[in-house]
Amino acid sequence: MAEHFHINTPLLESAAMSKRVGTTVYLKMENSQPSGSFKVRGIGYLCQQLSQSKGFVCSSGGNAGMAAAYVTRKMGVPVTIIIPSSTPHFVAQRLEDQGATVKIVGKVWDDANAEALRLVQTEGLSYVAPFDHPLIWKGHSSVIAEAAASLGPNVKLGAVLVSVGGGGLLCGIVQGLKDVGWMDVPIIAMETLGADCLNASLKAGKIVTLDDITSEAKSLGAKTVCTKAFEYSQSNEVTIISEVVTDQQALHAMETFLDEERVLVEMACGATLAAVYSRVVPRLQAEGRLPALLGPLLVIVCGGSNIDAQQLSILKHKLQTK
Ligand code: PLV
Repeated sequence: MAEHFHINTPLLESAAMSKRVGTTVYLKMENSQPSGSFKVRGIGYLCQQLSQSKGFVCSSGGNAGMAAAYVTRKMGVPVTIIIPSSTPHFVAQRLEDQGATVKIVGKVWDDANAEALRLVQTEGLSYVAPFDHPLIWKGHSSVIAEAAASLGPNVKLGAVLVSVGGGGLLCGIVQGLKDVGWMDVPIIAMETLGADCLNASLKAGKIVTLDDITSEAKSLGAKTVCTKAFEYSQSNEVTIISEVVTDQQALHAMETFLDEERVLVEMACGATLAAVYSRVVPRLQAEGRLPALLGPLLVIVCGGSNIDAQQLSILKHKLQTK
């Protein structure tokens, strides 16, 4: 079996984004992973450790499923992916093309997850969690080790920018920063309004569950953030700045990224990019929450397969008329 399933992704310097924020911006191009997003890091690592007697089941907004489908195909193990109806239809086809069995259950990821957990009980399948598992976080942490190796010993980051759905990527980033001795590097944790379970929990001072996912960034659409991500965000161990952008800002960021960097990503990733394009970073500097003289930014371009030219125009239409 392969040592791991993810690839060492390019770290690109963006002149256009650097100009916008006044510090060097490095893009960690997770969109170029074989499954289309960073998810293959954690899911690949988790699947390698799980017992696989009767096959796997994974609940997903789409991208964890794409990673699970890719990894299990390489392992030669059957997998069932449960996605909600809010995941674009073409994603089901993409999953089937990877050899997965697909079931569409419920409206949002939490509904699909309930069905996955039911199949664990009734069919004896092994559960592949999309974000809430220590092995997922360990797998995701490799993104920071790689970036640190590419940057070399003389570069010290000013901040890491990352999207938060259920918080698995965030936990992986914290772990990765720990591993390379960069715990003093702040993390800017980005969500969209209507999929902002971390931000809502931090405001409430306890973990809360959103009533519904009203954002179009469905891959960020876990109603409840995982406990570990919440705990990190509240601890003094690491600085996590939680910020929320609108769907319109995330969409605008996707479009600008497409124009300037020639790469199409989905809304979930647009949330991170909006920290640059909607000037969240300069605002945080003006508020004194980030230093005025800021070191280079590491932007985790998480990627995502829930997008194509038609879906982009659907989103444009929906969000213009909202
Ligand atoms: N998406 C998960 C959870 O969905 C999934 O099943 O695909 N960026 C992209 C492109 C993603 O697909 C996700 C998660 C995230 C960011 C956020 O990662 P997380 O969940 O680890 O915080 C409901």
